[in-house]
Amino acid sequence: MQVSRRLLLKASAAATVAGAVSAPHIARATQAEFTFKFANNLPDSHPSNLRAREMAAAIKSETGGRFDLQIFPFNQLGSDTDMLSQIRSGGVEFFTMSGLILAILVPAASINGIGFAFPDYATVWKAMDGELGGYIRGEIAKAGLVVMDRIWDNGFRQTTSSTHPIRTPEDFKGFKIRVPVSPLWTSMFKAFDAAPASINFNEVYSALQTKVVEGQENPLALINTAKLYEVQKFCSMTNHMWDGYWFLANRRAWQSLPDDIRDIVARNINGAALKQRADLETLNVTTRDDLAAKGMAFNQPDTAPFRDKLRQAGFYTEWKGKYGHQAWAILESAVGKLG
Ligand code: X2X
Repeated sequence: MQVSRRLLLKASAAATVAGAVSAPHIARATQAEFTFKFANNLPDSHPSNLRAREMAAAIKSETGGRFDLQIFPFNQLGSDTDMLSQIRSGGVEFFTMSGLILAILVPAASINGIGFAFPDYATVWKAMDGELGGYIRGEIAKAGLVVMDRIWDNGFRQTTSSTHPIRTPEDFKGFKIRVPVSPLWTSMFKAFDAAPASINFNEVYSALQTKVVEGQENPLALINTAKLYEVQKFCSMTNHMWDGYWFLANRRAWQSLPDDIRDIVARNINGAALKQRADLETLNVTTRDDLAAKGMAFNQPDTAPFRDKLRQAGFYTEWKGKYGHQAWAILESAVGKLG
């Protein structure tokens, strides 16, 4: 078995060299035994895609060319909503999705996005690599998807606007803000008396440009790499929620892999997550100067009145009811008492 595989590999390597002249595409296609598509919503220059390309190269070399990971960044294969159905059907094999959006399918997956729950990254990783993350992954598995152990970072989210900075909760009143397609986001901005509009990320730039909405909220690294500074003037450091990407796999596709390949792929994906986290943690700080140089006006609001506003609106009580006591207790054991 091993010998014949080695012979086969040799044969296909020879075919590649010979074929490189006449038919490079066919030659390349015959190299890998497994070709998986990885779709995501992030720009090509975002650290997630830089680390993903590095990881794809490592997987290819460690599997001796048997596994080929093809990356489709920036919604090339459709909106988040489209890609969620593709990962379920097997149209794509891998997809990174914000847990807060995945909540459409797995309600528990938005729990880490509860407003002002996390004070800092140290608390985030302890929780997401610990009991809270384990609980969420269990719920994702119950929904029939495979999820890798390490969540990738998106970041602490900040609020941008073309009309006015957000200094106090009152500034959110009537504010036309784009939010991802997810009940938690809509609920939170309604609690602020804003006017949230659910829009997939691939339509955000044009929604801002045409002033369908005044503002949006995202981590600094993404505001920069998606060039949202071109259509937004103010950036308020509201730090209102932490958001991360679960690395999801289609179950049938994942189970079709031999154990040795599956181990190499999982190890590399989880390893890349740790590097991507480090990249973003730095970038979400240093990007502020970069964006200021590109013309964005920054302000740092006191977040205590925002939290009070959510509390008064009954936001925490409502979501505690939705997630249930067990999940809420796990969250509070990581971040302290909420609400
Ligand atoms: O849609 C967004 O704003 C994004 C890219 O941050 C998410 O995937 C949640």
